[in-house]
Amino acid sequence: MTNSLEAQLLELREEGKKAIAAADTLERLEELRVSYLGKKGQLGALLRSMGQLSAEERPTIGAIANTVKEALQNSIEQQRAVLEGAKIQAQLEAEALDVTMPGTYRPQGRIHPLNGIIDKALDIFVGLGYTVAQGPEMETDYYNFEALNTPPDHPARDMQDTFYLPDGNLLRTHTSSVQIRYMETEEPPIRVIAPGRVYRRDNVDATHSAVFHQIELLAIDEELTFTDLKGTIKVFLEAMFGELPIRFRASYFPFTEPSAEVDLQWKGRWLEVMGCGMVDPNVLKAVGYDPEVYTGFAAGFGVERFAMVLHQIDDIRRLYASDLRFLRQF
Ligand code: 2U9
Repeated sequence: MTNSLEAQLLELREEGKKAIAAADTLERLEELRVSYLGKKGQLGALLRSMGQLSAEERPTIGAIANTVKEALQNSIEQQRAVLEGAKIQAQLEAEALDVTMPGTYRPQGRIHPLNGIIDKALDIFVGLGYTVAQGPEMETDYYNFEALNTPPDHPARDMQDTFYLPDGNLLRTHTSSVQIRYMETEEPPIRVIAPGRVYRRDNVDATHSAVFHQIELLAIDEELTFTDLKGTIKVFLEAMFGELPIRFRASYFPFTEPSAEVDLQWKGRWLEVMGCGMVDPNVLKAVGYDPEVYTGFAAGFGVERFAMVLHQIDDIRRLYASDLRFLRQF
């Protein structure tokens, strides 16, 4: 009896160890653990038959049964470690990245010459403490003309010069309307710059486009003078074009008084590059600022004109044609 039970236990151990070592998945391993060591497993069945043993035999066989149990548990743990390691290894291999593989080539884009001018001008004015403002391209007569001291009989208001929409609104002819809206919601001191598209009913040729880009600046404060305007424009034009001679010529705009045009000496010739002036008191009144307390200066320039001068572009239409042979030069 002793021998036969001992032999059965040892046989179970050998057979179990072999089966466990051959298990190729964690699921299979768990099946084997249940089959050998589970409550209704094979080792349990043998132990239950120990009841037939004599009192002397029982401790010996019990000790052997314990070593069999430990041996099978050890085999299972070992095999589990092997299978888990293999599983992680397989996952690592499946997810492996070859970081030395060459990347996908993507052709690099460039900044459009108009955006290049806008970016540079905004950088300069932001550096001087200005805030960038935007507004609608479709405007009312009030924001485009009336608030800007432009009387009903002014030529700019003519059907020939402005795009009117059927509902009586219009396409803004300058970004000054943005600054009126800005002044309505903010209080002085004001330093604001308004870049954007504007529309004029011009016949298109080498120097005219019905849609172009403008940048306008506006400063309102106590005690601002024409000298502040000149200094600001000088700093800006030097940053944009380099240290070149500039001059101010008297001019007229409805929204500034006095007004001036700014010329730049470029390649030996005087070029008109900007308009400017002290904000007309009527414009300050229109937004509810007291012209006895506040003064201000304003200036504006065309982005296309700056781009054409700086890059020696002979026809404004090249800036809108999206011809890559042209655009790749910048
Ligand atoms: C407010 C008050 C006054 C903006 C100004 C000019 C002079 C000017 C032109 C240059 C070439 C437009 O692109 S262009 O055709 N601009 O000459 N612009 S003063 O004056 C303002 C703006 C806003 C409230």
